[in-house]
Amino acid sequence: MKKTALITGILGQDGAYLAKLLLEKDYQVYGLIRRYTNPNYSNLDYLGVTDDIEYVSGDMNDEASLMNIIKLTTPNEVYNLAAQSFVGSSWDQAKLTTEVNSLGVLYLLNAIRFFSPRSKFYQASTSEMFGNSSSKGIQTEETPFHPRSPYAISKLYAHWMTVNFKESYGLFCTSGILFNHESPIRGIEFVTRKITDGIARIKLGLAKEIRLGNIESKRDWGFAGDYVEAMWLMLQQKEPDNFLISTGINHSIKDFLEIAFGRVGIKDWKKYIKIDPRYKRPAELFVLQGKSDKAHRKLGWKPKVKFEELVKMMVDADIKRLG
Ligand code: NAP
Ligand code: F7E
Repeated sequence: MKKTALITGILGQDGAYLAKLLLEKDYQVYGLIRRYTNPNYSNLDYLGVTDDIEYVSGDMNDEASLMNIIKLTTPNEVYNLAAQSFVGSSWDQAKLTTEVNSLGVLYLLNAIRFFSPRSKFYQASTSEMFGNSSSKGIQTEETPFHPRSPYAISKLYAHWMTVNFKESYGLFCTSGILFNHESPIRGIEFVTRKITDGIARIKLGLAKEIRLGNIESKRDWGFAGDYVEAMWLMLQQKEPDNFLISTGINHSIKDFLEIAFGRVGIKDWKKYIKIDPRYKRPAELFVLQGKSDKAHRKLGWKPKVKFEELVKMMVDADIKRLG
């Protein structure tokens, strides 16, 4: 019998990489998608897995649809990747962000509790929950949380609800605290992809500049393909636990710009960048850098793709796509 997994957020970056990984491991993959007149399968198409997934229709805001899906599929594993995941928009759409990212998770956990209590559950938690709180600038599983955006607050609710369902009902609930991870199918509004897409446009004569906000921020950027392996490993453990997943190295947006522009032979990248206050946030996270020793030790997980390789991969993919 094939193992079965339900992925929410399957049309997003991580959903697509995780679906590919699970299909390679011979899982039957169910993908929850919202109702659209024209759904966008481009990420799954990019990885060549669109036709191998069984789609189920539902919405994180619709409790009954989640109950129905869990009852019908009773999957061995549930990966909850669905979210309003863009921090910048979460100030403008705080209620929606909370409904999807917080209450949606409560609905899904209840559906599992009532209709499939043996399903193992993965919650997509985030380094954003730490805010600027860290000891010596490096975060671990023990670092206190201090969320600084409606997105981070909504995720912290879901994080603790996941812990609470484990402690209250004995369900196999895990939470992966993942740091930023990127790829050629990263959403276009996130800073890395905005830059690589912008560079491809500049190189091809389709644009003259890239408008950015705070380019002093530092992030611990890894490759999404590596990070979905950690998600899967978390659900293969005997006991549920939470893990921090990161590369352990941070870089500034300026570093990213230098390497990315360098890839297309442009050294004086500053002349293509315009600082635009519209892209600055009401509250910023200045530095994120995670220590994932626990994941190395207990899961045997380590990131494979290095920062430079990731940046070049993204630039090359955007040049190819637009060219
Ligand atoms: P993403 O590309 O933005 O994908 C999110 C997915 O959630 C989209 O496919 C979206 O569906 C779906 N979704 C949104 N609202 C929904 C709703 N009401 N009902 C059902 N589905 C809904 O995000 P990602 O980068 O793959 O990240 C995956 C998860 O990890 C997210 O929960 C994110 O918050 C979390 N996370 C990401 C990172 C990172 O660096 N990437 C780091 C830490 C945590 P549509 O396609 O229909 O819009
Ligand atoms: O911003 C700065 C911005 O939007 C990174 C999500 O996956 O990772 C992601 O959240 C930094 C911030 O990612 C622009 O102010 C400057 O300091 O790429 P981002 P994020 O906010 O770190 C975490 C772990 C998640 O959980 C989230 O779901 O870049 N920045 N100028 C800009 N950011 C954007 N988007 N656009 C700019 O023009």
